[in-house]
Amino acid sequence: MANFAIVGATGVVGTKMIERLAESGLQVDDIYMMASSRSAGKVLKFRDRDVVVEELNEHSFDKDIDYALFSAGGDTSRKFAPIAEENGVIVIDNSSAWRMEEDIDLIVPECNRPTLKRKIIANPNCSTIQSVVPLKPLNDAFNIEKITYTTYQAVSGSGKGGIDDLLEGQNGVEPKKYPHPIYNNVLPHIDSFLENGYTKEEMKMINETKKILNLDDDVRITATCVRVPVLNSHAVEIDVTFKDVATVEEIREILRNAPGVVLVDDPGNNQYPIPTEATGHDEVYVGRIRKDISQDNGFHIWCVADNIRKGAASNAVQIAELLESSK
Ligand code: 2RA
Repeated sequence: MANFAIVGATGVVGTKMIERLAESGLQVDDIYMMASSRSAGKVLKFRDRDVVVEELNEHSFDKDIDYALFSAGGDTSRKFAPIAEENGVIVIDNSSAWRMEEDIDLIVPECNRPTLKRKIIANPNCSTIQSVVPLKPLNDAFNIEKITYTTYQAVSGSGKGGIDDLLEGQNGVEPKKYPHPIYNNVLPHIDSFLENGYTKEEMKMINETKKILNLDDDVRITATCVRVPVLNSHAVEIDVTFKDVATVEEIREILRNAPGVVLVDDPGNNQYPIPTEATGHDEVYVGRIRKDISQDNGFHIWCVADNIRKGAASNAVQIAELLESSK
């Protein structure tokens, strides 16, 4: 039995956290829904209960709460996660605010385990999560030398604003979330640009992959992140080279048996991972595995996952499941 709070309960990810927590086998005693004053008073369903959304404030965590799943943006997390932690709550935070802090665990249950040095646990970036799930067993087997990521990210990753820009863009409405129309377009721009020419999203993929997989400093990683006119589920093209010799068949065999991975790799029959089939599932779908003919010991791996489920809400709930099962 555990008591939960969902912070940012009315957002795209918060809504999915509630749904995914309800689907889980976790014994939830009390549940609190928290959001900004705009959403306070709304009534949300959890299993067979109606729960009134409370306005998040400094006293929200005075109650007996075991886990708070946060998805309310970095500023809210920076302010309220330490207050929750101070009150003995384990925070599982979906924002990027805490991810790279040294004493904060950055967890994907298929890849690593919390140390709980702090009671704040960070949920990684969505495109990072789906990439490290297949890369973890391959790194264990062959030692990664270099990764080049290219992403094709769905608009749901930008929340309701991104979804609205795509749907309304079909009717010629000007975009509000993105600097250009996303309908009938492709934008090589996710999050803000940094001085080195990369975007924050690209640097998240690079830095978070190193932290989660505990890669040596000599492992080289680069990324190009692209927004595409797809409603849900991100695709990532992973170009990887290994220090140890690998074959396509060995890679397929490892991924066929890897936790959280579904191998869909039969291009002759048009079978490969696609967003419409990944949506609604927690697994990472991988396919199009082939030798990179331009590099020694290099391979192409195409991976697709539901960015709102495995890339955010489900990963957060799976962390709570992991902690509960190790009690
Ligand atoms: C995106 N990675 O898709 C973000 C969401 N966390 O924009």
